[in-house]
Amino acid sequence: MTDLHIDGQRLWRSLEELGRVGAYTDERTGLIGVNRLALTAADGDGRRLVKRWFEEAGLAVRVDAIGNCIGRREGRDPSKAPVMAGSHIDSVPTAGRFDGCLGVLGALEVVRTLNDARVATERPLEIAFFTDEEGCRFGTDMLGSAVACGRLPLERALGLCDKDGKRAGDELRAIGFSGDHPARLAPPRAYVECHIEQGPILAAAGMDLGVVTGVQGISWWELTIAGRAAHAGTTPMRLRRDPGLAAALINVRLDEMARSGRYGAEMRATMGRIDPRPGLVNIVPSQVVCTVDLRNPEDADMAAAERDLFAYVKEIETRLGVTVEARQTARTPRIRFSPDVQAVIARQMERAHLRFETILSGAGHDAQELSALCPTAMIFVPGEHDGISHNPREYSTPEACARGVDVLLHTLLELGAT
Ligand code: HGY
Ligand code: MN
Ligand code: MN
Repeated sequence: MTDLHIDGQRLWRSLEELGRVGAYTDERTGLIGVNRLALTAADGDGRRLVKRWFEEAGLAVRVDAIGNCIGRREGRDPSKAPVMAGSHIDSVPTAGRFDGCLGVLGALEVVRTLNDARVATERPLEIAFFTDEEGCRFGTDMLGSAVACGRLPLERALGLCDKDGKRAGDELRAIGFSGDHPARLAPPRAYVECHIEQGPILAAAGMDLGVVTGVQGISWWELTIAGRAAHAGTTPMRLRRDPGLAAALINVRLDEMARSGRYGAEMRATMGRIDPRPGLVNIVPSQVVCTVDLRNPEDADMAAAERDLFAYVKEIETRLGVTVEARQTARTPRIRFSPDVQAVIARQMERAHLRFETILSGAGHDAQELSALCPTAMIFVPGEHDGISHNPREYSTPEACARGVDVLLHTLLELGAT
């Protein structure tokens, strides 16, 4: 079946059509971005479109209690555990068209290709989009796949609230994707996810694709820093208890920690959200809510960095007379993917005479949750513009996307053959 190939143009058309759902014009750059924040109306529109495509491809589609949507293509032996592929179609508010979508629409393109060629697989094939992989609305990432694979209890996930106090469970019902199928997934035979790299490494090395060895550790915190509101004009600096200053000093510390090398050369730290209240020009804030995103490939270094951060936070509390309440919102260790599945992927890349190298993922993915359930690995597709992502400039070429999905096709065929 080596001469079987996916239809790259059909894949590209699907990426473009889904990319129009939740599209917006970035007023600063004029670029067209995508905003399909998890469980919003736009996410619901995108879900309905892709679910219809699953049904039109002849799949038996189920929606589970956390809104994961899974399409099943029967195999010759329905009793065997399926081979699975998928990703997510929810996006950050300033996204491009590829993050997550390539893995879902790539898996759909595999099904469409097998249907056109009337190819039957020994094992069933299941393709999926998982709920709220991004995590930036309800505060913890891989929400749907974490419930499906047992890391997060369903009720806890449904009870999470966004910054306006809206509950994930209510929002899921509001978009019509609160399914009645149990959320816990029976272990597949294997799971393979095709995803854009979202970084500069593969393109800089002149690679066509990457074989992903695992995912680095992730630690998210929400800090609520309480000070005292005061008049900006009349309050001398020595009398202030300024949470805005505290947040700024903590941010500078994060940057210093990440650049220092004390926690390894790959340590990354980001303060993505800084919300002053009341947030007005002539009032020293009473409170600042800010977030911390730490990434590290080594769990010991991550733990040491967290100790450093919170020792510094204590120092700032004393120095500035503020209080800091820290709430951990996400924590996943360094994940190592299956060497066997990586070997299948590499074999398919060699067969296709592609240039590839192994790579550790800087970003979190649904695959890291599935790896707790079954042998799992990923295929990375390089991006243009240094692989920029979570930005409307995100772009991979039609050729690169087609190469990645063609390897996905042959990887799934090999894994699904016995
Ligand atoms: O944050 C991440 O790594 C992923 O994009 N959710
Ligand atoms: Mn993603
Ligand atoms: Mn993302």
